Amino acid sequence: MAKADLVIVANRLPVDRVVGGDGQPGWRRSPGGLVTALEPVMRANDGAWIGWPGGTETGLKPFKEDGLQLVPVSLSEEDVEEFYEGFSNGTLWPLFHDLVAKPEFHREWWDAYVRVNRRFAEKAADVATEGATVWVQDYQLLLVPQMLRELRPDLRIAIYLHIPFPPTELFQQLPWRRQLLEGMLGADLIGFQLPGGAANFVRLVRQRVGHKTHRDRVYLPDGRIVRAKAYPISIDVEGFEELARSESVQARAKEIREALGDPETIFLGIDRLDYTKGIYARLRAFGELLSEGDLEVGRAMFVQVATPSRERVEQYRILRDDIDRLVGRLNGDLGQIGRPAIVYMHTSYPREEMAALYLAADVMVVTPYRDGMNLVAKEYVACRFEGDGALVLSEFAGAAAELKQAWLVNPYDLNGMKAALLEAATADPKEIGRRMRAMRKTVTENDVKHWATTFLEDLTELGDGEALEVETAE
Ligand code: GDG
Repeated sequence: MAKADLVIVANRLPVDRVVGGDGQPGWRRSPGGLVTALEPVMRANDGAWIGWPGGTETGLKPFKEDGLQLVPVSLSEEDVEEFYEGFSNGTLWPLFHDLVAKPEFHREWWDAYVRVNRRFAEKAADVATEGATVWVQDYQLLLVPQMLRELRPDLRIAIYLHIPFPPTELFQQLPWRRQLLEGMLGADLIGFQLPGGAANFVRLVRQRVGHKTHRDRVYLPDGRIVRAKAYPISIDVEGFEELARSESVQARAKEIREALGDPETIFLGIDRLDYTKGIYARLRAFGELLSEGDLEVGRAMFVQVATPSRERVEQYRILRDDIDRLVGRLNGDLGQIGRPAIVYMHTSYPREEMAALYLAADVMVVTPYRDGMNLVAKEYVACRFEGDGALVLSEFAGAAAELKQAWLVNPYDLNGMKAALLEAATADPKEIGRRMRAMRKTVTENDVKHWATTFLEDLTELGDGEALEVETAE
């Protein structure tokens, strides 16, 4: 296996297993924002990407796909249940999202988390060249930095948390709180979406582990200094705008509006079907606006795309049923022939269709109870190259810190949300344009390339400078 100077370690590989026309299994790129961001630096540094390919296939060898070196880590059925669905998505996910759902604490899940994290760390230790840079991603792999440092003290190690880092009061519930903090402290640089998350982390380390801290620095007894800083993630702005400007996407956007019966106002929600995203509350708010006569069926319509997600986890099944029932009830009570109140799709679409939906919408509604960033909000802004379109955005999405000109709402406040939906739908086009142009400026100046380069530049500048320079590709 070829070794690499830059190693990305993420829960998932950026490919999905597919069966080709000839019946042979192959791979298809799953074009997430993270791959787009990291691809140029990966290519410039002979990068490798370590991750789970999905499924429970074993014996997969490292392979090259479209010039990227991909290194699969296998998970057994038990690992998937206990590490992925269990500790990652049944314990950490709800705990880190302000207990929107109740986290479960099971010792077997923790054991699996340790076991699988070790597998990822060992793989990274195999793949990295002497002095290489290893960048670990997200909440599924919080123990990897420390495990890897023990195996390979020569490496420069970083971790980035894509979800919020919770307030100390919540984090302290975790029976394994100290181990997780120490796991993360194996990194030289720990990246968070927002300064608040970084501050929560530093405070906890001081209180719980007893290390000295100063601002964004943690001083370890062995003399090492760890930095905890915010790097708000973004999207491939140019890519989305280009897509939105293409004739086919514009034609498709028109077609979507026509197919919906050319309503005056199309509200749009696009989310993974997740209880953190506030889908239920926003549909209820819309339903009340219709039933109270503030909006009219046919003239206003809500299009909600909910991408299937974590379908074997109990809380996700319950949510799906709840939303099915609400949509059914609202359409049953309020819809008319050919004019439903809500058009609901439980499916995922190609990027082109997403861009067409963004263009077809008048009001984008993003109302999570808690969200690390929320890329959908930024994608909507990137697609609105004509400077129109309104955004209703939860204060509790990381994106609210940058997209200040959105109609900001508290998703727990149903009346407040109703008022904001109505205001955004009836706002003066000048006002909408003023807000959108300001948001477009922010998003354009802070795209995902900027995110990846600043993170990697900071990482290279840290410490003694002996580690290999990471070239940031143009
Ligand atoms: C986590 C954090 C943070 C969705 N449906 C389809 C589709 N998507 C794409 C969207 C967007 C992405 O998935 C979702 O990103 P979000 O940021 O909205 O949310 P999470 O999945 O929860 O992501 C979040 C993010 O990590 C990055 O750090 O912002 O806070 O929770 O890009 O466009 N893409 C396609 N078809 C779909 O049906 N092609």
